[in-house]
Amino acid sequence: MERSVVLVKPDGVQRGLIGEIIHRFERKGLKLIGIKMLSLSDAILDEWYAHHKDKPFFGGLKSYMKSYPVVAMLWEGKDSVATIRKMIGITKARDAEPGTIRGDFAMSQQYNLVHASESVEIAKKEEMLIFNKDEVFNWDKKDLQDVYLKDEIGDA
Ligand code: 3AN
Repeated sequence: MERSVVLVKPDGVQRGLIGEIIHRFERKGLKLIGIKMLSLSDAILDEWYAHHKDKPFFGGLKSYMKSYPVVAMLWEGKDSVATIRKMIGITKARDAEPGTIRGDFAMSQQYNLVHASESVEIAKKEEMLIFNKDEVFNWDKKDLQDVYLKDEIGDA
């Protein structure tokens, strides 16, 4: 099934929202297959935000992402990339829909608590940047047949 990388960013860690953010994805029915706290390096951030490297906010974005540790998670589920993007809300948090993580807990365009992979391809790249093979767990989640129809679990 599809995988998506989520980061609780430094502002989310500072504001004590790690548990809240995990809780939302757990309750949704997604499966957590990797989680760790780490400090992001320049090398990772240069790859991670390569598409922003010419933006005026790039320097500030990097310093912010390095300011405190982040909590990285790997979530698995049917169409999880699009589902999780919906659940986090749009970048400018004060305009994000209520009910989304950013819409419920944040106000800023930069301090928007959470990152989630933008596409399946980017998710694969982000997974490689953060997780070693032995940090990803292919465990048997017993309630999958209550979360999905059989047919939905069958295809990727
Ligand atoms: P998203 O995280 O919603 O996919 P991106 O990929 O456009 O947003 O931006 C990555 C991160 O860069 C955002 N989460 C935010 O922290 C920061 N960012 C984006 N746009 C701005 C901006 N105009 N000013 C400051 N920071 C920004």
